[in-house]
Amino acid sequence: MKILIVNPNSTASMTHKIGEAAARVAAPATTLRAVNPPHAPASIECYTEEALCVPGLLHCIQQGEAQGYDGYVIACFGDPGLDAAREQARGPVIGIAQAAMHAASMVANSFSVVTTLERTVGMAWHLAERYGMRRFCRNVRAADLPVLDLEDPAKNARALIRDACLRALREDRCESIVLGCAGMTDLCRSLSDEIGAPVIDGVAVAVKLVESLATLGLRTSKLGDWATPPIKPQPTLSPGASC
Ligand code: 5HY
Repeated sequence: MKILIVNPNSTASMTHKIGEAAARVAAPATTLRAVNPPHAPASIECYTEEALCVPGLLHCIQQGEAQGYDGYVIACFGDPGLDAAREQARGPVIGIAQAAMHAASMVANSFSVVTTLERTVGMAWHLAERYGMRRFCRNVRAADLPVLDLEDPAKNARALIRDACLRALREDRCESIVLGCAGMTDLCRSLSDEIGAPVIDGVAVAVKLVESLATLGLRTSKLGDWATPPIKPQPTLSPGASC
């Protein structure tokens, strides 16, 4: 089985970290490849950057289709471009936020999301609403750190995330934690051990979900919303052209 993991931002060190975390949980028969578009925001922390990352993401999915990949993971907590990616792909396409929230709801009766910046809190609430997870989601908390601080050992990212997790357990009375950024994927196991509660990393869950769905022969339905788009010339984005 071949799974393509797309980090929609352009930070190669995060792509590598995501690929390593995925490889730790993948089945022996699964071949993984983690990629990112060359031209995308270095990190995705707002709606504008979410929109800007989608063309590159879709190009990765189209290349994956040409190379015969069985399924895809969108490794960004906003699940950017998920619907469009599902139009492009035959196999399953799993966003890490949807994966993590559903997994959390099956090991605990409630979860809080611990994400990066305050400005992404509303985006996570919108996803919980979209996925029917509001009844499980006690709170969305920002650890108040930029995404790229997760890539800088000189920053105390882990401590900020751990403290936000502990506050969530104490104040939200939640029973599990969902990590709100793909860049936190390497912290999951140690945080769970340290705080004494399930901590869910959407990257790992999404990999196993793609394996499970593909093994069951479940592919993205083409009967409705995610039918293959009609073939017609699409405009290329030309930054130089004036509107
Ligand atoms: C992510 N941004 O997982 C999201 C996290 C966020 O560049 N990768 C990013 O804060 O929305």
